[in-house]
Amino acid sequence: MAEKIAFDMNDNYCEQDTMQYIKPYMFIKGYAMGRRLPQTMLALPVARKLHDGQYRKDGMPYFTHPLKVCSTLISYGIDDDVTLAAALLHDVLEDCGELLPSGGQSLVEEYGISTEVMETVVLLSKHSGLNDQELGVYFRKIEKCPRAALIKLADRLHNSGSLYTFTDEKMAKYLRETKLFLLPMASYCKKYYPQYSNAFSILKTNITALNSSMEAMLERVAPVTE
Ligand SMILES: [Mn+2]
Repeated sequence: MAEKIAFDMNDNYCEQDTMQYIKPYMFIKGYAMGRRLPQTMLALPVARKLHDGQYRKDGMPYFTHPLKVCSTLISYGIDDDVTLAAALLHDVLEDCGELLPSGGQSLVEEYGISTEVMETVVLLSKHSGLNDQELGVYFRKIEKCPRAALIKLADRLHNSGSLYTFTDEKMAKYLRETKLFLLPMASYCKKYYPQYSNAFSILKTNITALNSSMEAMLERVAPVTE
């Protein structure tokens, strides 16, 4: 493990980018050390390395996003190592494919990520351009796995908070998908996973609130029909 995390702070990263995420990074690292969460400790430098040089639409380093998803879950009381590590890595298969030639297996073989974490990340990864039926299948698989569902909802919460960077059309599509799939999934999980019902409740409430404000914003262009 020591060897695997040796690149933690040693690699040559852009200082300006690092300054944008050093605080949440150190917060999660401190928490993972305190709670003895080895996969989360490992996932931090791995996700940082894999997302290096990628940026969000708002110009922030991409890595700020998985950090936010992970720290949100921590703030909602989630302290499970697999969930937090998978939160940090949830986008690497979709966005860093060229660095992971054997897909999820690369995470296990090259970086020492556990099979359980890798499988959660695989479950969350999807191809773009799925139709409603395919999306239904994707979300049903996720709701059977409370860890993946927590990550998917925390991901949606953060993305919903930056929907203003989307075009109106993309925003409307995203809101529709949230209503059709994400909010029902949150209700299902709240009911069937009582140990996480608090986290699922907060996620659902916050996503719903953000959704309504975005809908209000879209109404300036055209009435929302659904
Ligand atoms: Mn994401």
